[in-house]
Amino acid sequence: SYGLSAELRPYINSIFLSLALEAGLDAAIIHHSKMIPLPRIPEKILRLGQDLILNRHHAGYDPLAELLGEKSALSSKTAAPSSWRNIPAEEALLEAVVNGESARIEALVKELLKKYSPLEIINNFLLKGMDRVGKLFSSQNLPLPFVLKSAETVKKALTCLKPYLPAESAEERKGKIILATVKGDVHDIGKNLVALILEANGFEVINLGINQSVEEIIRAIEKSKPQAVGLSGLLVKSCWVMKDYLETLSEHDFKIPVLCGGAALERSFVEKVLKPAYGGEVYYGRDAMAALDIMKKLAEEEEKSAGSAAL
Ligand code: B12
Repeated sequence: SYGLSAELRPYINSIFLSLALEAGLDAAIIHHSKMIPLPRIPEKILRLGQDLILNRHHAGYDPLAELLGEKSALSSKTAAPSSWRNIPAEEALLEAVVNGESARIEALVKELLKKYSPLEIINNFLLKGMDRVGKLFSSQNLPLPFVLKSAETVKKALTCLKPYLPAESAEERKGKIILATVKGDVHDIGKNLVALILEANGFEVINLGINQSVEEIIRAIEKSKPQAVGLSGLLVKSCWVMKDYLETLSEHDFKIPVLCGGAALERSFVEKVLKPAYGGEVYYGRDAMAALDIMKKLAEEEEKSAGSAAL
């Protein structure tokens, strides 16, 4: 693309990369900030770019000449991120997540809080946007650095929402849980969402973070004496790491209830593999609301047994 205008070059290079990937490219040295994910390339530019690279021209059709004619349209199209354009805040937040644009996230969240509850914003815009990102990533239409940008945008939105979720005082706390993403796994959006929902409902959360070893978790249990432990993992291999952790906890005679969650985990795996590996209770938490239901149930049981012990 050398020699083309600064507006056109990133488009041509990105289209070239996508065609190379399609043709079997395994690795490339690229500057990711200069790449544009395919779904963000206007349809006409995409078609012209592909025709130019694949040499599909004929008498009366010169994709290069047509592309050069699109130059000014391109600079105005890309000038403003989608969340800044004059579109409803609902659409802008969803697009901001998909496009990983965090600059105006706080203003958008505040705007939407006039109409929606924090939970509605999380479910209808943040999670929906992340779901779209997941699909684009899976179909190889969104490179990893862009997924990270979207993840950071969601994190920023969750931070903005936190003060708007009801907080309960320490005396009203219903119980304590330790949350951790298992070793070898860096995904934490879902775990942090679980933390947010539990905190908003009166539970104390000790969020250990990502990449946590079972030894670190054991140290935290001994120090903080929680009612439960929550393990998160999004990679298939993390499900097996959870099994190892449960076995280690059993070897150390722990009986503390363990909640397991994350997109790669299935209820049948929890029933067939995780439960038999542990001497205490193992619960499958499909999402943050399921985690809340389990914690409420554990709190109720604890209250009941405290009541009967007092009689
Ligand atoms: C964002 C993302 C990333 C970001 C993570 C940023 C961050 N800070 O979290 C980055 C870019 C870093 C990333 C990296 C990688 N990723 Co990734 N990533 C994703 C993506 C697109 C979205 C995940 C997400 O945040 N979802 C939104 C949240 C809200 O949902 P959730 O996590 O499932 O959480 C909900 C429930 O599961 C549950 N839950 C979660 N935790 C817990 C815990 C408890 C206790 C309970 C009860 C419930 C619970 O409640 C949550 C809220 O409702 C997924 C695709 C997908 N569809 O899942 C791929 C995905 C998980 N990634 C994948 C891969 C392959 C990778 C990489 C290996 C890529 C690479 N080549 O390097 C690396 C892994 C690095 C590592 N060692 O972990 C694969 C995993 C494949 C597999 N099955 O093993 C996926 C599925 C994409 C795919 N289809 O290929 N990724």
